[in-house]
Amino acid sequence: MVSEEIIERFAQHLDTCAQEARDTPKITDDCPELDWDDAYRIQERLRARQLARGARLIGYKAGLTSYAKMRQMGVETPVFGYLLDTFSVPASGTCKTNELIHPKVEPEIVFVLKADLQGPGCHIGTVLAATDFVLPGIEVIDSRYRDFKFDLKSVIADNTSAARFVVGGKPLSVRGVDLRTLGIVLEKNGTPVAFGAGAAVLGHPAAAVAALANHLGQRGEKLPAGSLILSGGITEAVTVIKGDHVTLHVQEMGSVSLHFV
Ligand code: 0L1
Ligand code: MG
Repeated sequence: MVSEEIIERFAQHLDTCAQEARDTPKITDDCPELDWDDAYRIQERLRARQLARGARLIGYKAGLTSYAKMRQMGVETPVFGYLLDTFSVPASGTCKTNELIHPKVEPEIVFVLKADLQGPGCHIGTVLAATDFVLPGIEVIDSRYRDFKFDLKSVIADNTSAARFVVGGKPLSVRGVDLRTLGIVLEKNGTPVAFGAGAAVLGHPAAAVAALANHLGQRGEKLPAGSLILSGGITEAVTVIKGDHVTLHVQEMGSVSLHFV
């Protein structure tokens, strides 16, 4: 376990990199002894800095929850982060590339809760019972690490590359729908670039939300009613540049889009 001073120094460094859209080598190059708990402590300090500037915590995210993403990044464990109102882009809105380093997009199923979820012991059933509705979402990730080269501890400290997200389409009750077999198509500039189904995320997207609630439970936190939760990219992340239009179609849930300017 590293000192509070080191935790604060890394949180400040990652915060500055995000604010200035500037990349950095991964922080474990500087501090190889960093452990998992230290990484989440840095993430908490980063969140505290952003909240102190007036941002509002509106939800959470699970990352690296699909086998496609795990394979793409060469890892085997999901990671968890938080969502602020400042990350949110309106449906069909614009995302400014000059505020980002090297954005990529991920197609996700987004959960909105109607009841608190507190781990340990959460599972698919408890998540579905606590879910108000699900809807399509595009997460824009933007690792602060040079060329997206990181290890899991560094990426946890960097709030799991969270940068922007958009939700939209048609909210759907989870009653009577099988989230495992819902198909998705991600288009870039009108061309389909990634395809998948909900089961790509840990077998069932609600399993990712359960893992998140159990993770937060270990840290004395819960997922409060009203939280918005990104359950993780169903496919590999897709690189985007200025001028790109991205649209996600989700079976039975319509579409959501984003324009990079
Ligand atoms: O949301 C995600 O799956 C991203 C997790 C962090 C790893 C990455 O930057 O791809
Ligand atoms: Mg994601």
